[in-house]
Amino acid sequence: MKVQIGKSEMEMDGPYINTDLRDSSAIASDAKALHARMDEDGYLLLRGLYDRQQVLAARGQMLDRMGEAGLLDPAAPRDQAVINPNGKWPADLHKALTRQPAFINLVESPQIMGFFDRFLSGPSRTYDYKWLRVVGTGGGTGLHYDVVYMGRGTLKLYTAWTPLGDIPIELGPLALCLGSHRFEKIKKTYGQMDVDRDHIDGWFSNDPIEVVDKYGGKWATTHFHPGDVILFGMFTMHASLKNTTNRFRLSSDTRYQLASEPVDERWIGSEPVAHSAPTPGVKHTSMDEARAKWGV
Ligand SMILES: O=C(O)CCC(=O)C(=O)O
Repeated sequence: MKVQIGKSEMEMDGPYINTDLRDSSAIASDAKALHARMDEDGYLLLRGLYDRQQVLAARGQMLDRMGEAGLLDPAAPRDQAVINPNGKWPADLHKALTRQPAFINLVESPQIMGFFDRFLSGPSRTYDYKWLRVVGTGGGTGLHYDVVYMGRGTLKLYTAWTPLGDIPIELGPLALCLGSHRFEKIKKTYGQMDVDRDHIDGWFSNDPIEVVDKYGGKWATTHFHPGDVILFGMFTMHASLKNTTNRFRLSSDTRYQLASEPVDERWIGSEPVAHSAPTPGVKHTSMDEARAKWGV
């Protein structure tokens, strides 16, 4: 089976990508073992951490709103999230979906907050801003470290990528570059950037093959099921596969840290300021230019 990330097509289970993500559910209540695993692997895949029914309720509420807005094919069962090719997103719908009660109850549930309380050995908090991905045919995300988008608070901040439904390979799940949390030269250059302060592109590359050929590692993904979550730190390179179906891929990525540590203020409050718009007159640097300068 061929899959695509960014501009590169790759053979699944070939030299660049496979589905060998390690399931850490068996050690989910052992904080010490989880930290050792996170240090070693750069991520934690926890199958069935959330209540499956709660995930499906969050999905259902979103699909109801999307259906009402005419974004779904009315001839297909709602739960399949088949795209209406003539659908137009109402201006505020995406934000409204991120505030749906069933979704908030999920990503702030005792399952995930309790997990982080134990993992971080103290009361945890989550960022108010919730990143929701509703990805259509051909969509996908380029290669990046999260630190360039949310690195103004503690660097002990974790992303939880949550499938909101069943996400087989063809629907375009998350993929991680295994070993990328140890790409020291990239961490010391690209990993020191802040997209708003430095007026720079966020994606390190659109070419997963180039990264493996130059730095090693290997891309890995999996078929995600409702209830699963994958956690990773600010310096694990990730992207998502191209959605090759006629259905929307629904997932969220939300952030967690110790409540006592500094936060990135851009993502806090009832109306988080989020990213700043480009400043007129300030030069924007492309990632190609920056990488040439850094020699990475
Ligand atoms: O879901 C995606 O396409 C991208 C997710 C992502 O970049 C993240 O979880 O930080």
